[in-house]
Amino acid sequence: MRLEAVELRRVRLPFHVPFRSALAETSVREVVLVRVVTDAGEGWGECAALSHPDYTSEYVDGAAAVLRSHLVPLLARAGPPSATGVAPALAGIRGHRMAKAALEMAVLDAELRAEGRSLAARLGATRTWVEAGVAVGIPTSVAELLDDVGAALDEGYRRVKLKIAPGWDVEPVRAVRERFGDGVLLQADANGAYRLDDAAALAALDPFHLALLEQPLPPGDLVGHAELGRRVRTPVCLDESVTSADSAATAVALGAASVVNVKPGRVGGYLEAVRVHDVCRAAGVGVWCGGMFESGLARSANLALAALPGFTLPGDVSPPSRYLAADLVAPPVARDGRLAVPDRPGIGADVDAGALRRATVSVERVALAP
Ligand code: NPG
Repeated sequence: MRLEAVELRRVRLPFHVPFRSALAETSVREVVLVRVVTDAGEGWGECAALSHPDYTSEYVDGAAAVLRSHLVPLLARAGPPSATGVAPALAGIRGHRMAKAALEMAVLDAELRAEGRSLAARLGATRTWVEAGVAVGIPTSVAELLDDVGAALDEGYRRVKLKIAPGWDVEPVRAVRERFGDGVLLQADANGAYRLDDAAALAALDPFHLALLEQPLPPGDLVGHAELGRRVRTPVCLDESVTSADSAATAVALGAASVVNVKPGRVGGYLEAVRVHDVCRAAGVGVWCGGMFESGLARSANLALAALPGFTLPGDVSPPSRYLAADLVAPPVARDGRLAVPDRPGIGADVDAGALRRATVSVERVALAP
């Protein structure tokens, strides 16, 4: 395969309800898309980075900059591209995993389309459908939370992830458990908002038998997570802490994780995500597929990953129509909280030209030579 051109495209997709992160409230999901053009056809990648660098250090402007100035020229210099060759070609650049993942995804899409092979087959998926859960943000009241959870359950989802933070933990979790009973698979996500000193507050969640407590402590605190795991009964799950298969292996060896959330962007791509899965599976650590409010393009690809055998818990893979008012592809559809795994050649979805045009803010062709 010969690389002929790489295009970076900025798109904006409106959220139904503004997304509030630690830094800002955003009403639009800004996304950087990568399109690679090769002599064997084209491929699309989606960068998971959001507008602000608060989930990790990556953000859309930064991702576009590093793709334009460093990643694309480095890949172009490395010779004919192949999906397995992208990560080694870019290894000299530290970090920027979401940007690297987007470029790898585009090459993978082109390669799979040329081979007539699906991402599910390429990654080793063993199921044709996956179970999805939904995530519920921190609302302004417990009553609003109960409405949000009730609406998700009415749609057929059986797993709900509640966001928690110091001061918003035991009360909302208790309220949801009491209202909806033990049949709901409940989990809590703290995005690193607690410290080990808060272990007693987190142990107070034990009576509500959550399926897992996600990323309670800051990403770098693996030793703290291992200690916390000895002080609470709820299984500790890592998200932000796991950035590669190596970091997953370290976390597992330290006893810092009983469960791991796998997000392809966070770990540098779908191929590394499979390696994280493999490390965890070999150690008996369950994994599930996380979500980052992706468009249907990446969300379709995530379904293939979520269909691997070690993905034993429902993922944040509900259709983008739950949170976005517009999409770039024909949307994946959920029935009773389950979604079919795409089996078409490529990463699983075709970009709709009209939808793409409506969402596009800017397009640039990247110079392949410096
Ligand atoms: O994509 O369905 C979804 C939302 C899942 O809440 C969700 N993800 O911390 O895991 C998380 C959170 C997130 C959202 C993280 C956006 C990063 C960006």
